Amino acid sequence: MMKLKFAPALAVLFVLAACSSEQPIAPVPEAQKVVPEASALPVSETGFSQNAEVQRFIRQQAGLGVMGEGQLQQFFAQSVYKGNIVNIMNRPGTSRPWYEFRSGNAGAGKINGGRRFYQQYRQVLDQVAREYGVPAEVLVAIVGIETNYGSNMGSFRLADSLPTLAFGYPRRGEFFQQELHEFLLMAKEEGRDPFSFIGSYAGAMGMPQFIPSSYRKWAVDYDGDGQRNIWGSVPDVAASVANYLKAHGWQRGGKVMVPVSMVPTPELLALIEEKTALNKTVGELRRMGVTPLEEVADHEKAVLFRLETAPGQYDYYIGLNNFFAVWQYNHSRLYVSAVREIANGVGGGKL
Ligand SMILES: [Ca+2]
Repeated sequence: MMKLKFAPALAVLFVLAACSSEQPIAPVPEAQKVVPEASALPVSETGFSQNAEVQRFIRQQAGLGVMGEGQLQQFFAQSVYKGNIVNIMNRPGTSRPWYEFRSGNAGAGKINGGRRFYQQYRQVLDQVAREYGVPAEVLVAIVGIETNYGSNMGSFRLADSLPTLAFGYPRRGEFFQQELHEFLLMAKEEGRDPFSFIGSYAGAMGMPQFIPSSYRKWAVDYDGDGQRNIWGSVPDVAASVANYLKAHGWQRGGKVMVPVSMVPTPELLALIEEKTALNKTVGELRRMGVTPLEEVADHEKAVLFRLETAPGQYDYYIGLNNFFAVWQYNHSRLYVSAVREIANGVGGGKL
């Protein structure tokens, strides 16, 4: 603390020493005292406070009433640029086949962990499931795939990771600036120090890995202690995930996906390659040669896809409404299939 107290005095001495002793020192205009000199160089070189884009962001956020300009300057002065996060983001993505993705994300260990988690929190999970209409095993599966039931929630301060991505990763700068905006509002609304929030390198928080915009919209204080604690309260976590899925169209009692038999014609393979959306009805798919292997109504909307079960071997499926609801959580067919695999392993059902 003493060190901090003396630092400004030392800085003044340094400024005095750096100036020519013959010239009187001009008073520093108020604006320059508050706003550090801004540079167009990247934040990796300037740090946040000296970066022109950051200063623009500060003025904009202050104008929106998110925080006072002084508070924002202080926030960025304390925020630490994390070059390793940018390195992680720049790693080339690998698209793994289902048989690898499944063993990594929905194997026996994950399913057994899910059974234990369900056992431990059964009462509240069942209560949330009844209330929101989303099966408990789906809530368990999402927490399992996201953070291995809360054991791997990330260790980055969001106050470092989000500014790093917002201003040091131009490819998605706009997205992360928006999330940073949401994050600052969230810290204010929750009455918490922004530097107290911990999450993944990409700004996802807590057991369900909500990004700030999702937290603000969908997180729920289910245990009623006045805080939406998605880091430590399983009731809050369960209700937050259920709330998210319900809001994204989950229908009580509906299936996730149904296996089909089909001959992979060029027409059907082209359909599989389309962007994930419920773009056909089951009836339309039947007329194209797709035969569901379980009962499903013709009017239901569906997306046709396949999973590679061994090199060059595929199982074909239609994803239904609830497939698409889980896909909203993470835009990956493999992810949704893994959630369903864990859920079926935990719940013994056929989702
Ligand atoms: Ca709570």
